[in-house]
Amino acid sequence: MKIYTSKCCVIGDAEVGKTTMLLKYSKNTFNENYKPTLGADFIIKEEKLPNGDEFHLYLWDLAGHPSFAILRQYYMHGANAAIVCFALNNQATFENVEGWLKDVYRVRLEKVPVILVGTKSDLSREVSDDQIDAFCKEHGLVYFSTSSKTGENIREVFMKTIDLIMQSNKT
Ligand SMILES: Nc1nc2c(ncn2[C@@H]2O[C@H](COP(=O)(O)OP(=O)(O)O)[C@@H](O)[C@H]2O)c(=O)[nH]1
Ligand SMILES: [Mg+2]
Repeated sequence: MKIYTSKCCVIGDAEVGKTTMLLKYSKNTFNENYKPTLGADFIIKEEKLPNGDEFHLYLWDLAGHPSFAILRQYYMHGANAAIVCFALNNQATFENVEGWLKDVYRVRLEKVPVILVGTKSDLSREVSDDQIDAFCKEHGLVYFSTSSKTGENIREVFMKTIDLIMQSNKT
């Protein structure tokens, strides 16, 4: 049996639901109350691969507030993948995705897989599928819409992340 370990950063504007998504995935909990992430947090999630090998995913939850920009660069260093989040009910957070991608590329993560996540799909929508489709085509991104409230696509995001990391390691 082999154990793979990889690092993945979760970024995006403050309050889009990054911490909530990580808690839903790792602990299957959901909390309505917003508590800002200070600096950075991380969780380790261990998954069994179909062939019996283990994948240990180190998930870094990076504070979205602009004051943590410098700190984020340190934490993003050496990541094997990035998950960029925006909230489907907040157009401004979608507009800012481009800036988050620039952050990813600035720390020389050009080659790593980037997964785009539209959060809060259970709330009323401001961002259209057409906009998202066009953006993903332009930037070559994999996309999921999720809800940490209903659990929609939460597991899928991380399974896909692991899958893409495994693929990028092979090439
Ligand atoms: N309805 C709904 N609320 C959510 C969802 N995800 C997060 N939230 C709420 O949005 C707020 C911000 O979430 P949080 O995870 O702290 O955002 P972060 O700053 O990106 O880490 C919290 O009040 C959460 O309860 C979701 O999928 N659906
Ligand atoms: Mg947070």
